[in-house]
Parts: sequence; structure tokens; C-alpha cells
Amino acid sequence: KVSDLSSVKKYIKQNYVQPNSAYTGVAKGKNVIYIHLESFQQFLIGYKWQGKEVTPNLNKLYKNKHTLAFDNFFNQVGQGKTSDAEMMLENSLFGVQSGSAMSTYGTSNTFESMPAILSQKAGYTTAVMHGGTGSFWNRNNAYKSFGYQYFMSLNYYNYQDSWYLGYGLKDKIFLKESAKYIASLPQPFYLKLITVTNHYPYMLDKQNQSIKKTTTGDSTVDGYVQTVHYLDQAIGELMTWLKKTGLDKKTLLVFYGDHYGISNNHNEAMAQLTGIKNYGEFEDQQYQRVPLMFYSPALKGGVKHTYGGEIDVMPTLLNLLGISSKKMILFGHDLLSKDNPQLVAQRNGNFISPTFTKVGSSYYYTKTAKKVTSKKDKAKCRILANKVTTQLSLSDRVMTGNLLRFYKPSWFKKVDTSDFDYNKTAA
Ligand code: GP9
Ligand code: MN
Repeated sequence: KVSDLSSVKKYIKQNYVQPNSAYTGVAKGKNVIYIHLESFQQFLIGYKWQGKEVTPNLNKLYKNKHTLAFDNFFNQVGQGKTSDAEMMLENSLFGVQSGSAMSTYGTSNTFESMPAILSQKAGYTTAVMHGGTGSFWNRNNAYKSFGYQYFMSLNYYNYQDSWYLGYGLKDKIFLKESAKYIASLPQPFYLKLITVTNHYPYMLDKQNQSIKKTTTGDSTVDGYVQTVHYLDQAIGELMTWLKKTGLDKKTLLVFYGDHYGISNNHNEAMAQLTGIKNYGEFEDQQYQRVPLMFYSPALKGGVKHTYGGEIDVMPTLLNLLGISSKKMILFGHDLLSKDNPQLVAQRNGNFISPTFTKVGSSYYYTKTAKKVTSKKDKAKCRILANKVTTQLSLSDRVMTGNLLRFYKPSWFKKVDTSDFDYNKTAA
């Protein structure tokens, strides 16, 4: 109903925060390349195994003076996993309570997504490249609704069986074979590269194993450092290529981890990997941190400590590109804004904030990991929990009621999915 949209609009307006003007437009007109780091958790940055850095290339990027990195950035996915991360990054809308919003609503809902906005407002060419099957998570339909002009999936790549592992082409091969497509995109472009090799159960062929497995004895955990290391090497190769072509200077790279790699079924093994003796529900919550890094030679970098999550990426990126998000229905907030509310909702109603954390029916002090017992602080926690419930349910209303079809701002032309055809045509 249209009236549902009014309450959403009111909420969004009341909760709008002014983006940080010091960063407005610093990457204006630059290409954007999203690099999706599959199942990559923040703790891997700087992590060493047997004296060896597991992710030397990403570590270098993290510390680079042109990288804006966030060390309190959390994934907020639900059952839709990768697709929920994509939904949040492209739309600043949450995934839904059960299943994948991209699968359930991706085909027929109206969206006002990053690719459509950038192409309409700033003349961007928009594309996704992924070495897996195009129909996975309903990408081949949802991307059209998001306004993506191109989607190169598995059938765009001439591959041999040995190049394929798990969910798609091995990352090094995928990125190398994507180069010719990247080079042919008219600039400025907005591109997402989706890696897959670092995916549960973390298998890797012998010749690509260049770091030893960990020794927790948990077989689906112990391969993790190996596939992570391989992904990191693939990123290193991509960076070399971007520098060689000079594309790096014209591009804003955005790295993000989509969700955890090690689930809470493996707390025992995580205790060993992290050295935390009592690794329980609180620690598991803390380890939902994933990387978020913006890199561009023009950026003044640094590691920021704002508590935020995937829902906040779109408003942050829009500000860096100099596009105002004031009139948009976005549930996130600029991560660089000093007014960011720093309340990170998780899909199940749990949350993390700099002061309090909610896991299940317990509240904790974020800094000390102690349970909240005082009445006064519990009351504060309940206020935060209510805020979380409100934003999730309003986002759900937008998604399940397809409310954006009623929102017709003058600056946006509704996406016509029949404009796009992702079938590979003869070269
Ligand atoms: C497959 C990949 C995996 O294309 O994106 O999705 P996930 O299982 O991580 O949600
Ligand atoms: Mn994933």
C-alpha cells in the first residue's frame, strides 16, 4: 500500500545523517570495482600461520596510505548469505527473515539500486563478472532489476574442467580471464567481481596449495587458511594487472567480505585459531567482522573504527562519488559521518554497538564481554533492540510489499528489465 511507503519515508527522513563533507566527491567520476571476498573474515587481516602471513597482499592494502579501512565493520547477512550481502550493498535494504530476498523478490520487485543510479546520474557502464552459474541466487534476474547492463557469468568464459572448483572458476583464473572484459568496458564503469574459491568446505587442488593447513583437527576449518591464501594471491595478481594497465589510477577499489567463513558450529576450532580460550556466542558475534576497504591513489586513507555494517556501504560510496543520497530510501548511513548511529543490526535481531551487544536473549558490554545485569543498562539495551527491530521490519515492508514501485522521485527512471540481455552473443 502507498500508505506503508509514507511511514517508511518518514522513518528514513528522521534517521538521515549528514554524510561527512570532507569525503564528498573525493572519488567523483572514478571507475568503481567491487571485489567480493568470499567468506572472508576480518581476523585474517594480519593473521599469521606458522610464521607466515596468510594474506600478505590484502595486509599491504589495509595499511596503504591510500586505503580507507574499517575495523569494526560487520556482515549482516541472513539465510541469503552472499545474496543478502549483495542486496545490502546494491540497495541498502536488508535481506529478508528467511530465504534469500534476491531469489524471492529479485525478479519482480522495483529497486533503486547502485548500478541504475550511477548509470542514470553519472553515465556509468555497469557490469558483474562471476565465474559461476548465472542462475545461482537468481542473479540473472535480480541484476536486471538492479539495472546492471552486463552480467558475465560462467558461459562467458572458455574453460577447461580443471579450471573449475566448487562453485565456479578458480579465483586466479577467473580474474585473469576477466581482464579482457574489464578492459573493454566503457569508462567510467561500475563493476563487481565475485570470487568463489574461498568457500566452504575450503578445498584446493594440490598445485595451488602454498601454505600449510591449520591443525585444529576440524577438517572443514583447516583448509580455510589455504583457500584464503589463494584468494589473496589472486588479488595480488589483479592489483599487478590494474597497475600495469594504469586502471588503478582511474579506479576506486572496494573490497568487502560477504559473511563468515567459519560458522558457530566450529567454536572449538576457532578457539584454537584465535587463541581465545572460551570462544562462545559473544566471541562468535565479534568475529562477524569482515573487511571493508576503499582504495584509490587519490584517497587519503586510514583505519576507521566506526561500528557499521553492509547496509552502510551504499550511502558511504555514494558520498565518495559525490552523489547525494538525501532523497533515497536507504536503511544505512555514511560510515565516515560523525553522526553515524553505530548500531549494527543482524538479521535475527541481535546487534553490536560500541557499548552493548545482543546475542540471543543476552546482552553484553562490547568492550569487556561481560554480561549486562544492571536494570538501568538492560533498559538501554532494550531501547537499542527495539530500534533494530524497527529498521528490520520497515526494510521487510519495503521488500515484501514491493514498496519502491510507489516511490517515483524525479531523478530516477524506473528500470526496464527488458533493456538487458545477458546471453552471450557471438564475438
Ligand atoms: C556462488 C556464491 C556462493 O555463486 O556466490 O554463495 P554463498 O553460498 O556464499 O551464499
Ligand atoms: Mn558467500
